[in-house]
Formats: sequence, C-alpha cells, structure tokens
Amino acid sequence: MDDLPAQLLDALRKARRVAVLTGAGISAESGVPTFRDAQTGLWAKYEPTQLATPEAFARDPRLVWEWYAWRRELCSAAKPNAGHLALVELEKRFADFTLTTQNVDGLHLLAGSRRVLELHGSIRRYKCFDTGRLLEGEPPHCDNPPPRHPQTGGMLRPDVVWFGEALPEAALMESLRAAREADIYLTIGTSALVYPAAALPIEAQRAGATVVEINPTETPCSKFATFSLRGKAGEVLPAIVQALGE
Ligand code: BV8
Repeated sequence: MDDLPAQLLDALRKARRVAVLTGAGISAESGVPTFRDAQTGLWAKYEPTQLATPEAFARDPRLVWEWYAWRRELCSAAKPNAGHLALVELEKRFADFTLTTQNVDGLHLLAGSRRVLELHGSIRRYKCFDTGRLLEGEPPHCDNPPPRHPQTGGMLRPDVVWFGEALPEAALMESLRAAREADIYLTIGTSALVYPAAALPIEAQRAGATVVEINPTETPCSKFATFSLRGKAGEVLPAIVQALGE
C-alpha cells in the first residue's frame, strides 16, 4: 500500500479518544465471505438480505437455520487475521478506545480485543424465536431443524439482529457516545449501507472527529472521511500500528 499520510499519523499520535466501526471486510482475509459477496454453491441463488429477516424464518425456518449453520461452520473454522490483531494493539495504545462491530463472527473477541460492542449480535449464540430467551450451551441434536429451545419449546434461531429488528440498546447507545466523543473515528471494511450502524461515522464527523475509512473501494461513507485509505484491513492496520510504534 501507499505511504500513510503524515497528517493522519500526527492526528493519531495526538488522539486520546479513538472509536472504530468494523464490517464484514475485516474478516474477509480470514476466509469469512463478506455479506454482499456472491454466495457459493448451494446458496448461490439466495439473496442474503432476503434470508436475514424474521419473516424469512417464519416462512421457511429450515432454510434460514441451514444457511446460518453453514455460515457458523465458516466462522468456527476462521482465525483472526492481521487486521483483527492490529486493532488489539491499537486498543492497548489509547486510554479511551471503543470497538463497535457489525460482524457476528466473534473474531474480534477471539483476537483478544477487550471492549467489543457487537451491534448485530453473534452467530455463536442461539435464542428462542418466540420469547428471545437465550440458549445455554449448544443446540440439541435434531433430525428436522430448527431444534427447539429445551425450556420454552420455541424454535431456536441465531442471536443476531435481523433486518427490521431493534439493535441491542446498550451497545447502540455506547457506540453513539463513542462516535460523538471520538478524536479519531476509523470505519473499516464496511459498505456503509446498513443503518443505524452506517450513521456512526457520520455522527463522529459532525461532532468534529477525523474520520478514516479503510476499504479497497469507495462507499457512501467516503465523502465524510478525512482520509480514505484504499487497501485491505489486514495490510493497512498493521502498517498504522507499525508507523505509530516508530
Ligand atoms: C432497525 C446480522 C429499527 C445477521 C445484519 C435508515 C435508512 C435506511 C434504512 C434504514 C434506516 N434505518 C433502518 C433501516 C432499515 C435497515 C437498513 O439499514 N436497511 C438498508 C439495507 C437499506 N436496518 C435495519 O433493519 C436494522 N434495524 O433499524 O430496527 C427498529 C427499532 C425499534 C424496534 C424495531 C425495529 C437492523 C439491521 C441489521 C441487519 N443485520 N446482519 C447476519 O449477519 O446474518 S446486516 C449485514 O450487513 C451484515 O451482517 C453486517 O452486519 C451488515 C453490514 O454489512 P457490511 O459489514 O458492511 O458487509 P458488506 O458485505 O456489505 O461490505 C463489505 C465491505 O468490505 C465492502 O465495502 C468491501 O469493499 C470491503 N472489503 C472487502 N474486503 C476487504 C474490505 N475492506 C477492508 N479489507 C478487506 N480485505
């Protein structure tokens, strides 16, 4: 990648409060397909946004369950990459550091990031479709999925936020606070299409933060960014950590 802008490094050295938003792009180098990538094989004919809804689950629970089971396998096999690990290093460097992720893969926590706000939940947990009660442990074996919650008897679903569903309020409020108070706001590997997450960098910019986008391609957020670093998260983030260390 090109040299990092000196002004950006200067701003990072002076920053006290840093907030970050990540999307599927940061996990791409771990082998987790991005949300809007073409699906593979069996799933090629399905549109992800059409499967990630309560209506889709109500209509065809087995189809949606199996799509998430496929994605969960991919996430379980994935390991954090250099981008995730660089964010662990950045967290150590700043007294006030908030990492908000739209990802449901759990890779930031696996990498060792301590304060992670999972805005869209986690594919590694399950809950009852009717009551929302979380499942402790793994889903029971079932020949005709989805399995049932052992206590409520309702169908199990992943503990993720589907389109049209409310986000976890505490995580959203904390993410908004961090955006409004940040000196630097990093938006990494997201197409910036899904709200309210996509509003966070805009809030940060309005409140005076230096917004830095890390993405190989332009997004609707690019026009709010002071710096657009056109590269892969797994290359740009380690370069930032290294430059700050010098
Ligand atoms: C809600 C979880 C209210 C499950 C997902 C305002 C305006 C317009 C619409 C709305 C609005 N407010 C709300 C809406 C509606 C809707 C919405 O935003 N619709 C859009 C699409 C028009 N939002 C909602 O419905 C939200 N709920 O608002 O509720 C409410 C209030 C009270 C009571 C009831 C209701 C809920 C949204 C959550 C949806 N859940 N996922 C799952 O994963 O299955 S969304 C899904 O998109 C993803 O999982 C991810 O979480 C999210 C964002 O995607 P990205 O992470 O950005 O991924 P994408 O593939 O798009 O892009 C990847 C990027 O990476 C690309 O830019 C690429 O260039 C880049 N990249 C690739 N490789 C790399 C890289 N970058 C760096 N390095 C690389 N190596």
